[in-house]
Amino acid sequence: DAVGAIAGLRAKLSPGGDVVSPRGRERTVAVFGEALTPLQVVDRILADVRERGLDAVLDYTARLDGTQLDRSTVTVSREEMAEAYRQADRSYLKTVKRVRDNILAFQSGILLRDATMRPSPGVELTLRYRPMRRVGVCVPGGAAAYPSSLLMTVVPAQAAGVEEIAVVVPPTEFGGYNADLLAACHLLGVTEVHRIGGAQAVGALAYGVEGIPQVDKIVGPGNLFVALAKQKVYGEVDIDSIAGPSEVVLVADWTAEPSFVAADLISQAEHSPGSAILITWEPDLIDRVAEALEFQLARLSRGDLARDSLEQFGALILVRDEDEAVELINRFAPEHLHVSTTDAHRLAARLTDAGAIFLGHLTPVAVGDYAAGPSHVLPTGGTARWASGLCSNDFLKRSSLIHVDRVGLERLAPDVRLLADKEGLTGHRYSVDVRLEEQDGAS
Ligand code: HSO
Ligand code: ZN
Repeated sequence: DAVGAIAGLRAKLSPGGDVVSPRGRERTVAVFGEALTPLQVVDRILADVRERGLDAVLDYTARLDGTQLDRSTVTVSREEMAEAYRQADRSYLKTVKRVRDNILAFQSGILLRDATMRPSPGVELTLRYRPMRRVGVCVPGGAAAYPSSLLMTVVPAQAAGVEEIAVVVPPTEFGGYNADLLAACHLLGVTEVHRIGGAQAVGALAYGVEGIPQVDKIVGPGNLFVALAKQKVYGEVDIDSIAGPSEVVLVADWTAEPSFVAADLISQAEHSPGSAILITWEPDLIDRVAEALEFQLARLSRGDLARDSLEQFGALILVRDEDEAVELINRFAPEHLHVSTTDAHRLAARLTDAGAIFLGHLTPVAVGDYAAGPSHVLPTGGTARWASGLCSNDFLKRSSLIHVDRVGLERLAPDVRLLADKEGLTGHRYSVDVRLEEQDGAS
């Protein structure tokens, strides 16, 4: 039973299962001196932020993050950002700028354009796109600093033309007090950075609090509490998809270089937790990759962390043939899919469910994580079945524009009349009739 097998595989091999599955939500945590589910914790925080505003945000920042902030320190000042930029390593700034340019080029190139058509005489229809005005970006700051995640969220929003971007980042040495991160904000032209994280940051952005006006959309990765809070405030504001821990599936044939394959598996496993799965129909390759993994894990600084992840959320899977690989991958719907085969483009055409697909032996996932252009904020936990990676178009909203002149109105009138009669909505019908009765009316 392939479906059951995949569900089992997902549960066992995906650390992201915790974020989106009931399993992670039901586990209780002791936060307010009582055992509460993460969802109950998030509910409480959001309700309190809605009611008490910034005071509640500052209270939770003190209680949960252990940092006492006030109105003057919670928001990073322009001088602090400019100073971080001045102090930053020049080569780091050059890299941030180059990567920004790569992301901007791709994200601007894919931007949807207004579409107009005239399906019949006198009828003009347009689908118009406009950027959202104000967006909130969550940047993680728990275990390490991630300037790349700042780039991969802020730059797509800028490419779409979003005017105001508010960055929230936990008040940690890897977050709101990280000089490299603040320097990157300055370089990107981000002027609003708040040292808040967790559900309280999501609440602040969703409802608006003193000094942090309400946003239209909240994007960016975060821990379980951030993810649950984002799900809760959806409807009040828009959100991107819920990104859990990293995953990679690698499909390889005999042309794959075992040391490359092993390096790619480790590169996502080292996110710790991170899931890494090899799928191949070459029994030899499995043995040679296992050997290469041992060799590399013993030498990399994060080898032990990656080994733990591989033991829990890793697998080397031998399938019958390419067809079986395709079926397995499409059902698994991985965040990253690396196709390491002779003709990667040909195989990729059959692979329909993946957040990002890396083609060929010379395209490691790290190239997409850091530098290529598409965002590394991607759907995890099997949600690539229906969700997609973040991109500039996610910061647009659509309006339909409809214009008819007298000829167009006359053409559509009979159908409007008939349907209005069926629905008993005489006012709708009259709004058409009144115009057609008046022969010299404006068009
Ligand atoms: N692979 C991560 C993104 C990342 N990698 C950030 C390095 N830094 C999730 O797609
Ligand atoms: Zn990564």
